[in-house]
Amino acid sequence: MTAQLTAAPTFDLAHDGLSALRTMSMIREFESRLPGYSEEGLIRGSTHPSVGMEAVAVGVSQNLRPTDSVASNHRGHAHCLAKGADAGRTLAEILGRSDGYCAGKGGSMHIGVKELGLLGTNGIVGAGIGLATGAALAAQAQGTDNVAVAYFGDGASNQGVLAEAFNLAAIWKLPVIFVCENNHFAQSATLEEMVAQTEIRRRGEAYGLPSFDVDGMDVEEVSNVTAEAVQRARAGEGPTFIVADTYRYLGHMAGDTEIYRTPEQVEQWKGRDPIARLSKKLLDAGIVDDKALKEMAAAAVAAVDVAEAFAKASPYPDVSTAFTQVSEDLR
Ligand SMILES: Cc1ncc(C[n+]2csc(CCOP(=O)(O)OP(=O)(O)O)c2C)c(N)n1
Ligand SMILES: [Mg+2]
Repeated sequence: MTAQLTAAPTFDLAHDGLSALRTMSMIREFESRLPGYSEEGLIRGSTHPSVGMEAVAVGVSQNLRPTDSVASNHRGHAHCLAKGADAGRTLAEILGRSDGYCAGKGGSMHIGVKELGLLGTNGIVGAGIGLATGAALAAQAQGTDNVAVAYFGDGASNQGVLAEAFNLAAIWKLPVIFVCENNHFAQSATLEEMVAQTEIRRRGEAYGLPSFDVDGMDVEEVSNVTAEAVQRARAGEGPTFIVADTYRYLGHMAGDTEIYRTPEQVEQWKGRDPIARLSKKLLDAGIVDDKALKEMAAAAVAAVDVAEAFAKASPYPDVSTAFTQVSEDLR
């Protein structure tokens, strides 16, 4: 059984709801443009959009400080943007331009921003689980109350590192929050094809972690559960496992033929859309009207227009820098 919240919910619809809607709308616009950039030949290599999954990154990040660490995965732009990364510099990195966070040398799957606690998006499935656990150990050893978050997918939850990280985090009471974005697929494999026990939450329970199932299409629910997990972690009470039920509307990456799912299934999930649901909640509560919603949607488009212009205007890294800014001198 999913654990129950012990503290009162912290999400304030008027304040947190509005800010979540702004951020989710911007991320939706940002991510929706990526397949177009791939078609234009502006993105070298693969990139993985998270359209539909915005509520997870935003609900989690609302509870984090810049000094908290985040270890992301291959589908990680939303994790970065929600934690405060600038959309222009993030896109510049994805397009391989010199104004990107890693000087254009990392690309979509290597976006790290030290001052924001972003340990990096990561192309090695499951790797962030160990990195966040290490960051949590460092935070504990240094006597801070910083926490670390690992985002990973349902597919990544089958990597062996999960077992080791869960066990160490539990016995050492590390301030780490493990966030599994269960979007029901690992590339083309369904969760049911990958595991006999599809209740991923149970893996956390087996290692003694308070473990929650949350509706990953509901930013309020994600935020409230994360708030409690962060509070426990800052108080030295150890790790938490959160499994967010979610869905990606677009293919695994550009060019995915999506033969493993039906258009009807995608439409069904769009009926739970996190942006539409939050908009309705805000309308019903009288916090916004239709005009305000339209203005917010337009602001998201304008923000990404600015980011796109910035990124496209940024030059590619000069060939003379090929062997600089690669590792040591970035620290
Ligand atoms: C260690 C490793 N194994 C396999 C891959 C190839 N691969 C890239 S993404 C992916 C699927 C990951 O699924 P999941 O963790 O559920 O994340 P999602 O793509 O659904 O967000 C796989 C198998 C990889 N990048 N790294
Ligand atoms: Mg998945």
